[in-house]
Amino acid sequence: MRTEQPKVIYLKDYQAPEYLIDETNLTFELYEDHSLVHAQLVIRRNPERAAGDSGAGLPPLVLDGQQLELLSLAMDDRVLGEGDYQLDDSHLTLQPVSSQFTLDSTVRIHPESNTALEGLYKSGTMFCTQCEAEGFRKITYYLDRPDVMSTFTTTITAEQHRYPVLLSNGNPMASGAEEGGRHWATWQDPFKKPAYLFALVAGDLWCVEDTFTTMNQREVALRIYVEPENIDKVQHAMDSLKKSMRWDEEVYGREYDLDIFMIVAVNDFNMGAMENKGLNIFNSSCVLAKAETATDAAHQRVEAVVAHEYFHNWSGNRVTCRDWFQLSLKEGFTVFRDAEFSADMNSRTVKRIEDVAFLRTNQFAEDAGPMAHPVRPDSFMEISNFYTLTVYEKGAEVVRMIHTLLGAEGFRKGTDLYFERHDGQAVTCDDFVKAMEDANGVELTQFKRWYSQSGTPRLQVEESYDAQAKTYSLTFRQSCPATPGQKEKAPFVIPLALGLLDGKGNELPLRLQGEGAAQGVGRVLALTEAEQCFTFVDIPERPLPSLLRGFSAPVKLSFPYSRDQLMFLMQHDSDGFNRWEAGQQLSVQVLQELIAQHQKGEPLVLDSRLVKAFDTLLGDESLDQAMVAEMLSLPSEAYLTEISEVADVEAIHAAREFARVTIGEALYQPLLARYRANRALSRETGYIAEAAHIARRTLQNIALSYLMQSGKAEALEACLEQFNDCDNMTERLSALAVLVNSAFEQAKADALQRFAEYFKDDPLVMDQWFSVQAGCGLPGGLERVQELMKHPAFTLKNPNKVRALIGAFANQNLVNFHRADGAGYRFLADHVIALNALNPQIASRQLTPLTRWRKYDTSRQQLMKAELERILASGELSSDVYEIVSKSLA
Ligand code: B3K
Ligand code: ZN
Repeated sequence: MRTEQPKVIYLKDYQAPEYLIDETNLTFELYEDHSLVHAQLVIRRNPERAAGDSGAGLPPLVLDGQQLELLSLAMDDRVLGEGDYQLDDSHLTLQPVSSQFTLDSTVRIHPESNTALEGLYKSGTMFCTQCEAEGFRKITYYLDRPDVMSTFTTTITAEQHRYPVLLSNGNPMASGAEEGGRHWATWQDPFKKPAYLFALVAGDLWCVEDTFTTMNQREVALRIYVEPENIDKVQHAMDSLKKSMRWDEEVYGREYDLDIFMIVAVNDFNMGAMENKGLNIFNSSCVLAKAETATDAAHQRVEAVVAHEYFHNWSGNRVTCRDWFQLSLKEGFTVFRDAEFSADMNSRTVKRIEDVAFLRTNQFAEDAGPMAHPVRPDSFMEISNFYTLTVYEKGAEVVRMIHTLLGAEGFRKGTDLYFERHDGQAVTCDDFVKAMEDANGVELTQFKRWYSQSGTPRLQVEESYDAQAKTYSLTFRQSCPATPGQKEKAPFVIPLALGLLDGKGNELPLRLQGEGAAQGVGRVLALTEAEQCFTFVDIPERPLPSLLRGFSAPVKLSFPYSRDQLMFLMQHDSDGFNRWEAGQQLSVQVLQELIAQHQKGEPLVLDSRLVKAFDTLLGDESLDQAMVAEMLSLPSEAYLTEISEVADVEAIHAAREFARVTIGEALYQPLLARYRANRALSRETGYIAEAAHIARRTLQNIALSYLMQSGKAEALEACLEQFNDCDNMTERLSALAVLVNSAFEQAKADALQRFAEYFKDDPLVMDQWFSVQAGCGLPGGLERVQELMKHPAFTLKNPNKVRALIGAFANQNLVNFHRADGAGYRFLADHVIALNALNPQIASRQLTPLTRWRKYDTSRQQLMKAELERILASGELSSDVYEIVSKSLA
């Protein structure tokens, strides 16, 4: 906890470490009421910092350490007494007498009472660790920074009966029994790594085993450890792991390097998963999946997270970050890698649509709020607050733009050079870009503004057609709004993928003025100026432009499309992403019209063109069902909020609900036909976890949700049939969700009760049960959530539960969270204050909705700010919560 205002740390102050640690030998003695950690560190003066040492003597060694009870300390076998070192609440400082020495320490720690879930802690009966970013300092005194890389040897001793499985990084070396019912195991990791990649697990675990033969014919043992009751939910993660390993060989030429790769699932975990070398630790929600208990979306998340953490073995572990400002070096790159993997394993277009919808709703909001920061931030108070959508998702977009500009082959040359040049090093985002430049003989200096400038660029496009000259010109104007600490922005390099369509919807060949011959249809322009005009020649008729195909840059593009033009693009654009995008823009225009009608107190009238467009989609059986499902999904309330100047919560909710009811009624018959056909197939085939079946179920469930808007008994009957008779969680949870959002009170109560009774022992399923109710936009949402918090399955100590109930309510149930009397805000603030004492990282994450106060009307702004101020005044705040609250109020 904070005793004084946390210090701001600046990238510009970075200095290489004074000392390095070559070898780290750890022994853990795990007990029920404390644990002991013995560390033997082989330390030497960093030669990079040693110039001029002789005169001035050696600098002090300042080790990080928090919440540690120092029991003994020795330097090169000389026992140190109290006068030989200084201790404060975060450092141990001592004076080396030679440039190379061994330091031995023993500390006592208390994993059994560690509710922050950082460092060594207990999840249920099992011991586990989470060290990234700065958790290792809660385990032992150390140079806890990513540019200090060491080999690790770890011995764990524990009671054999309670903790039969003892794991750490690297390869198993030896194990044995000890007297008193205890046993031990030693692990050795030959690859140098920073302490944030250290891991330890001790527990009563079962594992599923498999093997993988690498491209150089080495056999790697694969093990996924879970608590015994979950052993039947591991196969999907194992399949995903093997696919990831093969994909990284094929697409990036990256081979796995140890003899064993392990994943452990734990129930109490602050985020999704952690890429510790050879021993990934996962939130059980990102490992466990079987048809009966996990939805299609959950299966896909498991596949993506398993891949993401595996890919870190190269992009993060073998080549790591020099300092935490460079976090996107590993995260942005690895998110890009996992997105491409998922695109290859499933539908590429659908994956892109989902990612872009997520980015535009959430990252764009971050970029427009008080926490806006560059992909490579230049300062922070608490690094845990910088595991953000900007670092991860926008960071991935930045890597994607490099890929777009260099092409797949050029990009691969760049990554080959990057991995070869920096293997075993801790490097910077500049080093990554430099490898791309050197491998391709290009210059990316201006492009690097994507790393240093925050905010979402706007791109305004104007067209003009000269029928006589047969030329078509597009003028692009880019600008970027001011963000905290950055008033003025210089132009970005914006890769703009585009095509031009003729009146029949065919692509026109593209030749820019001055070019010899057409370069094919569809191409990428690189915009570099604040204002820039491109003229295409030999354009026989006024074309319709398809702009920013595949969302080729994370910008807000505006072009004055008419609704008819959008409908045309929806049908004819050869770029699947842009067909969806045209549909979204049409929906946005129509919804914004409804919002305006609601605000003026006029009757709501839905533009029939949207209904017609949806009707066409439903009637065309040749279309990919996954695409149809995406296109039938209206933009979320959160997205409509993000694109509003001032978000009118009630009008947005009313407009969207009105559109859903109108569509459900107008298209009742075609929706019912689709629903029935797809549900019949589900019954016939049983659950199959393949793309075509996933697509079919997605469309079936969207159709069901529209059908239920009609309030017809026939729709209820279909919904109950699906809920009762299906064989998988995708269908069951969707049916439950639409029931919960319906007015069929009795059916809803029965279904909720039966579901909870049946799944009460499965915490991940109960999370879904909480979420579905927390997200329900019917009146009385806050009271329902408050009631649910008393449910025996709920606890503030488990991050998944907090996210499922409090997080789902504040982020997805906007109309209830933002109720006009501010009770939703008060509720959230109360829990942030409670969580601040228990788990600062989770507390600070839950704050996000309150940081968005500038989006709302003055009355709500006042209420939200008052809650932020109440949190600020509530007592001792963690640096995590303090930073977010103080920046939000600044
Ligand atoms: N690298 C971890 C995130 C750690 C977050 C620490 N607060 C998971 C990942 O991105 O793969
Ligand atoms: Zn990651």
